[in-house]
Amino acid sequence: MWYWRTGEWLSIGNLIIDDAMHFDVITLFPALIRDVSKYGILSRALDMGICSISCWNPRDYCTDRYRTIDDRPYGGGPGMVMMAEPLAKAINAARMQHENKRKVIYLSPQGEKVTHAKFQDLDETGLIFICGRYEGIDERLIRTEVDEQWSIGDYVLAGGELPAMVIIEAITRLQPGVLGNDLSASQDTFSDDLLDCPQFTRPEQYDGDRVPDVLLSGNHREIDQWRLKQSLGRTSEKRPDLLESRKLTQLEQRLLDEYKQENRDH
Ligand code: 9D3
Repeated sequence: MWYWRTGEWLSIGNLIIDDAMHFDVITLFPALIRDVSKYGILSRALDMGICSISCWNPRDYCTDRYRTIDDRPYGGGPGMVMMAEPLAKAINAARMQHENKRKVIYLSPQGEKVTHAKFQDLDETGLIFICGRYEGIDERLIRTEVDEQWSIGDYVLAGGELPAMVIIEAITRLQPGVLGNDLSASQDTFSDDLLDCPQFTRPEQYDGDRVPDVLLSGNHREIDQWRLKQSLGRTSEKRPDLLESRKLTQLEQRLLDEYKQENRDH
């Protein structure tokens, strides 16, 4: 379900479902948010009314005739800084839509790095995301309006819109009813701190490489064990850091030892 509150927006429906997850995005590029939402799981969740997104463009809250949203940084230096006032007005328009009960998150490289676990533990019915552009936003806006700052990782992007969509997609696919199969979300990598096992589909032989026999056996106990063993093995090879913070059961330890034995020469 889409709400184009400001600017060139287009509206489908005009009620906010009580138990839906609602995201408000403060952005100079609402079309970027809209277009990324047209695909896959996110698009389906929006259609089903399980989540909704509204965009608020600070450009629409300017008061000068040039609709200025940025200015040069005090103290000099390259680039521009987003001005506090248009942003504050856009944030408050979003806040008022939700009786001022929403957490305001500024997406920024200075933020806390988000994780799957954080999204699973999230206890909110919605969030307001501020997407910065240029060199960032006026620090005083952070002091007055922002509850938390989130980053999606240690690399430099051009703005907060893609991080917002990364986070919205990650949270949305955890909402009940979004994945046709409710098992999928609980079987995720990171929900049990293990990487995925290898996947195969037809044909049985591709480029001289055969699907492992166990997967063709129909023995589901053996298949589950094989998959768990592969997950443990791959995690220990590629992401040993994930295993350090996770206790292995006796079975898991045995499977991991077997994996290492079997893959010793590779
Ligand atoms: C760290 C570089 N900054 C000092 C020169 C300038 C700057 C670069 C890019 C300031 C902001 C940005 C835009 N980035 C985001 O808005 C952003 C982001 C990111 O770049 N990486 C990871 N997570 C995020 S969340 C928002």
